[in-house]
Amino acid sequence: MHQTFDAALEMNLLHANQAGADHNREHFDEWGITCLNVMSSPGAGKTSLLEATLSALQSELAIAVIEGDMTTELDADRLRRCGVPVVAINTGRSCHLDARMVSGGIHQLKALVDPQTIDLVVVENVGNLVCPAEFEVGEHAKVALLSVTEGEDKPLKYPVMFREADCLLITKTDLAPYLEVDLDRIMANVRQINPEVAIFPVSAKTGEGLADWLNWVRQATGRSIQPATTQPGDRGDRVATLATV
Ligand SMILES: Nc1nc2c(ncn2[C@@H]2O[C@H](COP(=O)(O)OP(=O)(O)OP(=O)(O)O)[C@@H](O)[C@H]2O)c(=O)[nH]1
Ligand SMILES: [Mg+2]
Ligand SMILES: [Zn+2]
Ligand SMILES: [Zn+2]
Repeated sequence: MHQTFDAALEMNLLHANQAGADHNREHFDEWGITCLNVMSSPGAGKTSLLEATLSALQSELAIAVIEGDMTTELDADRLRRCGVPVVAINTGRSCHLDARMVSGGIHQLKALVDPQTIDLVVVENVGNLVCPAEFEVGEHAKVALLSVTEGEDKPLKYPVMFREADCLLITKTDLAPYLEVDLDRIMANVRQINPEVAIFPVSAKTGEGLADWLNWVRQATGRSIQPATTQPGDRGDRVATLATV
């Protein structure tokens, strides 16, 4: 009985969250913004990846960040130093962002910048390998990170995030030579859970593998072919392209 009650409660919660996520998504689509939800366990390298991504793509894309952390603005401050608009959301006791919190973030972002001028909003979720993947925030795609130090078995033990991901980065590959870790086994375990996901081994420290990830981001924003000739008014096409990423 207890289990049935909990399941019903969770369904209601996720259902209500989905309505909020749909609302956020309408805002993003209306403004021609592509939104990526970046998720991983604590310390897998989300902020480091975003620092590298912002410095590489800032000249061709207008990027803003919604930064989710339980208590501090440490990550928000790191990304502000990259020179982009950043909204910090403190989730308090919640170990994930939900659609309502991101809605608050979107409305704060509007106070910082005209959303019509933004191409890409990156949401850095709270470090947690489990529930962020269950709470849609209105994103067009989910990006999951798994660092080489976490163990090859994690996709099998924590399948939800890996099943939901549209793109999976295996991070900190510069450390692989110092560990007993088999990258091929990590990839095989990820494929077992999600055969379709795009997988990119990367090191934010050395830059290894980042080019393929950056191209995936360009593609996600509908700017994969010739970024320099993309029409500024071409919003609808961009969203349509993303659906196929
Ligand atoms: N060697 C190495 N270290 C890295 C790399 N990327 C991140 N790190 C280190 O890993 C630690 C955590 O990195 P963050 O980018 O803060 O990770 P995060 O996922 O944003 O962490 P939370 O937001 O707290 O969940 C830091 O000490 C980084 O310097 C990498 O590619 N190689
Ligand atoms: Mg971080
Ligand atoms: Zn609204
Ligand atoms: Zn949670």
